[in-house]
Amino acid sequence: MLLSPAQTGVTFANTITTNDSFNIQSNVYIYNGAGVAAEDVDNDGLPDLFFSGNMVSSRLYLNKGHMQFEDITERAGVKTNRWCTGATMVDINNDGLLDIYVSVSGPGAGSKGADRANLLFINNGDHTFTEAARQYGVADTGFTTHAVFLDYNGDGYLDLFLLNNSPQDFARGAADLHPLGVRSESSEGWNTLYRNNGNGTFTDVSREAGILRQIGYGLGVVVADVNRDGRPDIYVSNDVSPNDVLYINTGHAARRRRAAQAHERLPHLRPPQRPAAPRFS
Ligand SMILES: [Ca+2]
Ligand SMILES: [Ca+2]
Ligand SMILES: [Ca+2]
Ligand SMILES: [Ca+2]
Repeated sequence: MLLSPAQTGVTFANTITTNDSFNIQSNVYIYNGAGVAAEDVDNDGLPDLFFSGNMVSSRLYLNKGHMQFEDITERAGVKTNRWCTGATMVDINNDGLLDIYVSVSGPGAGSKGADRANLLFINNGDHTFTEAARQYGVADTGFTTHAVFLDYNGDGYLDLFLLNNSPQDFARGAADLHPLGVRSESSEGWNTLYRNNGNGTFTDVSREAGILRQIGYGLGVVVADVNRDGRPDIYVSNDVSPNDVLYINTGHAARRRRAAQAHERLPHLRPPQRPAAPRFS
């Protein structure tokens, strides 16, 4: 049964407003959409709704039961004025209250990095939130489509993988010529892995972990234990080309940690083996 906004109180609409200089021609991902997370932020047993917005503010709706919701965006302190994309709920500080991580991308390849800083709303437990992405070290300024949390190194703390996009490198023709991936010079487009240090801070460990620095039009990411060895792996799906990427977690980080090594430099995640480059005659 389809319920109307008048019945539910959920009036969010991700309205995109175009003009002669900002449209599908200037930004090919303008209609990619935003995100939604449905989890219980106040532990009353009823899932609440957070919608992220591109050109409109994100919105947080409290579930009042009987399919009725209350918009608490303003008093909760989660209003946004950035091009927000993915929404992810996670208890990042282990206090039993779900926090909200908001990915930000654009608008467009010409956007400023500061305007693309991802957001982290820490749940204060009284229906208010405090934005603290910079404090935690996760105010990433890439073109982030979505974010997933996983404990890649098995230390009990959830780490953060960002699915970033490469609009600055956008050239489908070039990418088509190299389906195995084209190295990107624009760090804003590289996918990024942040290690949770367990003390309220995160560190970018992409290089040590072997995360590729390639052009990627990332649209989806999922964490699963693909080879059933107990370690979470990461699958990245890219738009059109280059190919998708499967990162198999080799677990080197966890083994070295058990060996009480203070600093590990071994790759934690292994990108897929590349076949020989195709030859043409
Ligand atoms: Ca709730
Ligand atoms: Ca929390
Ligand atoms: Ca971890
Ligand atoms: Ca695995």
